[in-house]
Amino acid sequence: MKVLITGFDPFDKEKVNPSWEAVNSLPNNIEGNEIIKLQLPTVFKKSAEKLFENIKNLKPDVVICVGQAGGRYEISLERVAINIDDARIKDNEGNQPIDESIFSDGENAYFSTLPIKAIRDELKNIPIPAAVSNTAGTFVCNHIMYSLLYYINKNNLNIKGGFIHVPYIIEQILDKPNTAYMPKEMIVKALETVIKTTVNNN
Ligand code: PCA
Repeated sequence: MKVLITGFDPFDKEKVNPSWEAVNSLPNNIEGNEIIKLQLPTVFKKSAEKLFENIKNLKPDVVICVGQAGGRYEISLERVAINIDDARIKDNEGNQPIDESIFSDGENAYFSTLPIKAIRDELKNIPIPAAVSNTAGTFVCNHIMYSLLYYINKNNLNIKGGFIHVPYIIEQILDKPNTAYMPKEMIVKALETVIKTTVNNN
C-alpha cells in the first residue's frame, strides 16, 4: 500500500514541530508499504490545497495527518473533525478565522476512518501512552483533518484517512516547567505502529 503521512511546520513561536520531526524520521518503507512524507504549512486553506494536490498526484491508499498538541501527555487518536475554523492565535500567514465554516457544502462533522481503537490498544501494548480524543480543536489541525475527510467523501475515494496529535518533544519544554512531553524516538515508534495497524486492519 501507499501511505501519505504529513506533519506541520513550527508555529506559535516554537522552533520545531514534533509532528514533522517525527514524520520526517520515518523509514521510506514499512513492511513493504511505501511511506511518503509531506510537510504542510500551518496555514488555513493553503495546507488543505497542498494536501489535495498531493493526494491527486500520488493516489495513496492511506492518508495520516499529524500535528502538535502542546500540553497533551499521550498520542491522541482523533475521532472527529468539525466544520469550523475558530482560531485562538494567528496562523503562520496571519490568518485568524473566527467561527467560519470550512466547506459550506460539507457535513457538520466527519469521523476518522483509521482503526483508532485498535491503534490505541497496539500502542498501549508496546507500551506508549495513547488515547482516543474527541476533539482536534478548531485551529489548523482540525481544519486539515476536516478537509481531508471532506475531500475523500466528496470524491468517493477509497482512502483511509485520519489525524493524530502528538505531544511536545524534549527540546520544546526545557523552558516550560511541568509540561508534558514525549521523546521524539517514541513518537516515531508510535507512528510506525499507527501505519502498521492501519494497513493490516481490513
Ligand atoms: N498543531 C496545530 C496546528 C499545527 C500543529 O502542529 C493544531 O493543533 O491545530
